[in-house]
Amino acid sequence: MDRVAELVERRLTALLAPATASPKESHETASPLSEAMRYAALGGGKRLRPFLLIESARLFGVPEQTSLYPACALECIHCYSLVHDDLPAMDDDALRRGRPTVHVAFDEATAILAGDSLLTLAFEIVSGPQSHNDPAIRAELTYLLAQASGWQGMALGQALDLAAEQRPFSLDETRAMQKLKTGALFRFACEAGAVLGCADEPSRTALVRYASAFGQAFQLADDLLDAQGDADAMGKAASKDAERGKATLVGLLGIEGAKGRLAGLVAEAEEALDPFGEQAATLIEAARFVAERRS
Ligand code: GRG
Repeated sequence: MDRVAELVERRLTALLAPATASPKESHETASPLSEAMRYAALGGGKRLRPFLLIESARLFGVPEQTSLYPACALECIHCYSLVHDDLPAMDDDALRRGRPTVHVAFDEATAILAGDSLLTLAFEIVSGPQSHNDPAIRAELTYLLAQASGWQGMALGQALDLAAEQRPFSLDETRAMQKLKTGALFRFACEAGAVLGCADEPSRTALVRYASAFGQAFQLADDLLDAQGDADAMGKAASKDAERGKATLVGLLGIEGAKGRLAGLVAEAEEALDPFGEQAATLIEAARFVAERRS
């Protein structure tokens, strides 16, 4: 994971407008926009989604230099979602990745625009000629990324999450919300690996099953960290969910119930990868890692 994170960091650094560009070179006047984009996207984060995409593609023999562009596009979407999620109108957080959030370090308007620009940069990256030499693959990845991010994917999940602050959500409603809010990008990561690898239908289905269990396990671990939380280890505020009356499975199942479900989800993720045998060892490790993570 550290190695992939390093690769992603280097490529994203090259893809984002250089901070040192003079106003003339960057076509900026006195705007901190590109600086805020770099602040949001560089120098932090586990790069978990790019890792899943690159490792899923690797199952089909796709070299990481081929999967790196779509992986960076996905990370741009993730970074945009964090910037907007932290805004006062949403979760109103002052700390992210152990640093002040973008609207605190810059200002609210710049944070909104930096988020918007990371979102559009993602589509520039995934649809551009450097992303893949087969235009059909570029088109399919672009389509899937739009579906995963937008009104029927992550953005809908976020809207449901905000709605859950107004009225109690049932277990099923909470699961459906989380499947979209956090699950949609994990699903894209694994499905994109299958698309890049020109995988057959059963392999693609197996990866989608893995992504679903992985995403739920990730969210449950996040909720447990928040509930039991250590803000220093997480690099963001703890105990926020209960304070805001958020719908979480920890709230609905209790800490012990959530831990039991977490173990079941890791087992489900492992089982989904049975068809790939030994080749899937890294993805299996990743599922165990997210369940046990402390930050
Ligand atoms: C604003 C449209 C829109 C969506 C926001 C994903 C999301 C939706 C909000 C993030 C809120 C949150 C803290 C959710 C819990 C799970 C999560 C996505 C945690 C952050 O992801 P990590 O742990 O972060 O992969 P790093 O910093 O490692 O990249």
